[in-house]
Amino acid sequence: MHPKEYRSYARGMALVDTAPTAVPLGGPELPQERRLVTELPGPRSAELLARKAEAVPAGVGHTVPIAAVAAGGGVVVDADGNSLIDLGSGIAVTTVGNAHPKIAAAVAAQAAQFTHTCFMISPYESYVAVAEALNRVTPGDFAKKSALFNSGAEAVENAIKIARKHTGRQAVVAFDHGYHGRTNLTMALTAKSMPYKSGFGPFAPEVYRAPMSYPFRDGLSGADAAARAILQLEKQIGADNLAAIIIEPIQGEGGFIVPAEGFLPALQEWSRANGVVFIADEVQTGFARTGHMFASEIFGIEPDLITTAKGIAGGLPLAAVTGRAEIMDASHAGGLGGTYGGNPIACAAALAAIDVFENDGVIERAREIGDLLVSRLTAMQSSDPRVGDVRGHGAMVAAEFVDPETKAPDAALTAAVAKAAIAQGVIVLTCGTYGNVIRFLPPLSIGDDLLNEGLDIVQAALASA
Ligand code: PLZ
Repeated sequence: MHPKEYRSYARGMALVDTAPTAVPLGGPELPQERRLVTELPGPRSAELLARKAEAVPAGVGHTVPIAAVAAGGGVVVDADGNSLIDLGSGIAVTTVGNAHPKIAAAVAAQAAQFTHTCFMISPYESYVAVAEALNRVTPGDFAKKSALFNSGAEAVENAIKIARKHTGRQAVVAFDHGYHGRTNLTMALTAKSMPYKSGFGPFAPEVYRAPMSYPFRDGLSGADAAARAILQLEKQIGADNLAAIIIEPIQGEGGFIVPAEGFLPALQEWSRANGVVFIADEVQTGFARTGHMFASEIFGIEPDLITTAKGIAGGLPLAAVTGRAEIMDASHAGGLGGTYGGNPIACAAALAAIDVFENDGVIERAREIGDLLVSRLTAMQSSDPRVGDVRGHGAMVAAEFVDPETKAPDAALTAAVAKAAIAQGVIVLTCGTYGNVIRFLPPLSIGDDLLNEGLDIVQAALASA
C-alpha cells in the first residue's frame, strides 16, 4: 500500500464502528444489579472460553467463567447479558470504578493526541506530572523522585535495582507469605511455590526470607515478631550485606495479613540504623484501597521507597517507584527505563485517577465500605466458628476459614464458598499461603445495596457448604 493510500485507509478505519450494537457501554450508568439470565458460563461466554482454551496456554488461568463485555459501578456484565456483582476489582485495580467517566475521557483525549513517543526519547508533561503527584501524595515529608514502569513486578524489580545501586550491597529480604510478582527476581521474592514459582526456577540469588508477623497464627506482639525477624537477618545475612527489606504493609496474595502493631515501625527503625533501604510494596494496598491513600500511613511508617501499580491509573497499566531523592538518584544516567514505562495514555489515566482519589471522597467511601464489610463478616464469624479470623482495613478485608477445633486452614471450604458465590453471580477472590482466605476488594463505586447482596450470597454459600 502506498503511504498516501495507507493514510486514507487508516482514516477510514477510524470511522468504521465495529462495536456490536448489543453490547452496553460500561461505567457507572450500567444498571446496578445482579442479574443471571443463564447459568455461568452462558453460551456466548462458553464459546469464548473454548477459543481461549485453543489459543491461550493453560498457564494463564481464569477465576470467573465469563466473557466480560462491560463493567462499571459495582458490576461486570458478560456476553450473555449476565450482570455479576464485582467484589474483586480485577485484583484491586479498578478502585475508582471500572470505565470511570473521567478516566475514559482522559484516555480518549490522550489517544487522539499521541499514543507513544517513549519518554526516554521525547519526554512529555504527563509523565512528569504523575511523578510530581506521586512525590506529593506518598508518605514522608522529604524530597522525593518517581520513575514510572508498566507493572507491579517491574516496579519491584526497579526498586531493588535502585536500592542495590544506592547501598552497593546485594542481599534483599522478603517475608513469609509475601507476594511481589511473577518475573524472575520477583518470583524469588514471592513466598508461595504453587502456582507462582513451581518449576520456573532457578530463581534470582541473594534473596532471603524472614518470618512475618501473623497475629492470628503466631500470637506474637509486633515488637516480638520484629525482634524474631531482625535476629534472623543479623545472623543469616548480616546487616552490612543487606541492600533492602521489601514488605507489603498489609500482605495481599499471602492472605490479607495485617501485621501486629509496632512490627513495621521496628523494621523501619532497624533498617534506618543499619543503612538498609526500607521498601514498602503498596502495589495492592495503595491509592485509597485501605481507607488511606497508602497503607503505610496506618502503621505510621515512612518508607524509603514505595512501589505502586494497580489502582494508580483506573485500569491502565502503570506502575511506579517513588522515594527519597538521594536514593532514587543513585543510578547513573540511562540506568532506569523501558520502552513503555510511563506511557502517555496510562499517565493521562493516572492523573485523572489521582484527581478522583484526592477530590471525590473516595478515601471516605473506602472506610464506609470497610465498616460494612467488617460488620457483616464479624456477624458471620460469631455464628459460624469456621470463620476463624476477619481482618483488613478499608475496602481490603478478608475472612480466613479454618477447622474450628484446630485452627487448621480449610482450603476446601474456602474454594467451595468462592465457587458457589461465583456461580450465583458474585465475583469473589481467594488468597492466602494456605488457600483458605476469601478477600473482598470491591470497587469503591459499588453501592451499599449491591455490596450487601453480594455478602448475602457469600453467607448463604457458607451456610450450605
Ligand atoms: N506486589 C503486593 O499484589 C500483584 C497478582 C495476581 P503485577 N498482585 C496480583 C497474579 O496471580 O498474578 C502484585 C502485588 C504486590 C506486586 C504485584 C505484581 O504486580 O502488576 O501483577 O506485576
